[in-house]
Amino acid sequence: MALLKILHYPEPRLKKPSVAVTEFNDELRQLAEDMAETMYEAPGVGLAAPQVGVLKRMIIIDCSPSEEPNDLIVAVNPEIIATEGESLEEEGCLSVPGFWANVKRFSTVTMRYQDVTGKTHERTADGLLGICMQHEIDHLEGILFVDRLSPLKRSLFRKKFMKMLKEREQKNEA
Ligand code: GNR
Ligand code: NI
Repeated sequence: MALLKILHYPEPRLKKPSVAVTEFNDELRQLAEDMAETMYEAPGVGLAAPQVGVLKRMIIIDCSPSEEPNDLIVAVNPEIIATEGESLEEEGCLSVPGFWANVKRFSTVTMRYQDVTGKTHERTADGLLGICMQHEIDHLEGILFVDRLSPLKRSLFRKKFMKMLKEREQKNEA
C-alpha cells in the first residue's frame, strides 16, 4: 500500500482525457488499492486515476457516511448509460483545494462499469453517490467541476485560485 500524490489545478494532466483500461492485472489492482488509501486519508468520497497522474479510466468512490471503508466502488471504464432529472448541489474537489461551488448535474444516473477482474456491473444512484459518479467520470475526460460553472463564475474562480497560489508561494519564500 502507498499514499499517492494528488495533483492540483492547474496541472496540465488534469485536463487530458484518460485511456480505456484493457488489462485487468495486478498492476491495476495495486493502483486501486493505493487510490483507496489515498482517498480515505485525504479524506474524500471519490478519486479518479488522473488525479494521481495515471491517465487510465478508473475511478473509486465511497460515499458511505461512516469513517471506515464501507461501500467502496472501484469502477473501471465507467460510462453513464441513463440519466434522469436535474440537481444543483455544492461540490468540491481534492484537485481544487479550498474551493466549493454549486454545479448542475443529473439527479439520477446509471453507471455501467467493469470491476478490477473485468466483470461488468451496473449501478443506479441519486444523491451524493450519483453526483460523485458524474464528477469522477468527468475527471476521465479532463473536466473539473469548475469547468461546469458559468463563464463568469469560472473566471472569478481562476482569479481567486491563482491569487491564493501566489500568496501561498510568497509565504513559502518568506
Ligand atoms: O471528496 C469529494 N467530495 C465531493 C463533494 C461533492 C461533490 C463531489 C465530490 S468528489 C470529491 C473528491 C474528488 O475530488 N474526486 O474527484
Ligand atoms: Ni474531483
